[in-house]
Amino acid sequence: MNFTAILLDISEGVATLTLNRPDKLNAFTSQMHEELREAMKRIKADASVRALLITGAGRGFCAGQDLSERMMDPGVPKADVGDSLDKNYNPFLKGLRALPMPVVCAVNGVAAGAGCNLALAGDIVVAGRSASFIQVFSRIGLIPDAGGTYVLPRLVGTARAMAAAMLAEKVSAEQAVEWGMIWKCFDDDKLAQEARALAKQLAGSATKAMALTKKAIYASWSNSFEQQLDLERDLQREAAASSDFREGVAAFNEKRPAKFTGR
Ligand code: LHQ
Repeated sequence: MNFTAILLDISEGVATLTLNRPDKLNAFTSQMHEELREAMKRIKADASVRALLITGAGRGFCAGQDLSERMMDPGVPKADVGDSLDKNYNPFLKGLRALPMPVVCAVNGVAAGAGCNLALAGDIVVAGRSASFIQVFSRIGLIPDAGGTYVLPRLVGTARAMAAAMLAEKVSAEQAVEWGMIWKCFDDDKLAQEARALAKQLAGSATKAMALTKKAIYASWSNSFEQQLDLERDLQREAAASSDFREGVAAFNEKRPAKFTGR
């Protein structure tokens, strides 16, 4: 499959997935979802990939579902947005969560609707200073989907999540950092370079431990303290069985930088 609605570049251990419909602020179409499915397959099958970076082409990150698609026309009988969530959005988001490597989202402009919640699905989210986040759904009579009602209250608390969802106000990148919704923001002209450097740093790290870290932190959202301690024990056993752990300790003792392989 040739990609047109997205771009996929794999180099230096980093897969960069760029949403590529800049004239429509990279709104999701069925075609884009098909390409995303194929891209995720390639990323998972390529052992050289140790970090995923997601960004958008042009001035936007992603404006959510393309509202000109037939499914979004309330006048079309049997148009079922639930089917698209089942077939397109939900498997993609579950795939990102389960991906055994760090996922960095570099939000280069407006992130709205499902585009906002895709941005927040990154394990580490960075943004350009002029980027913004809008839970735009209420403006068109929908509820936040693509994980928004799960992730948002956990990141920023119920008060902010509820108001963001009901009022659909634009949250600036700086406000998002202040709220703890994202990690950092950078001047717009530095974002691509900073995000790439971050993804490269992660790709060169002990990526098996990163995968286990992400598993543990997300599991904590629904675990008791006691369950979480047990999970940490199990995952730490796995991490400690890795060659990266041996290398990390050896490098420390030999006072040299560690060479991690992700194994
Ligand atoms: C667009 C879009 C767009 C098409 C900008 N579609 N063309 C998923 C489905 C399945 C289940 C249901 O739920 C969902 C989840 C969702 O994501 S629902 C939410 C869908 N998204 C929206 O409602 C956002 C609509 N867009 C906007 O409100 C604005 O475009 C924002 C606030 C994102 C940006 O505003 P501006 O910076 O002023 O840009 P613009 O509005 O001028 O947009 C630029 C172009 O992109 C324009 O096209 P044109 O040909 O006139 O230049 C827009 O029509 C197009 N565009 N979003 N979602």
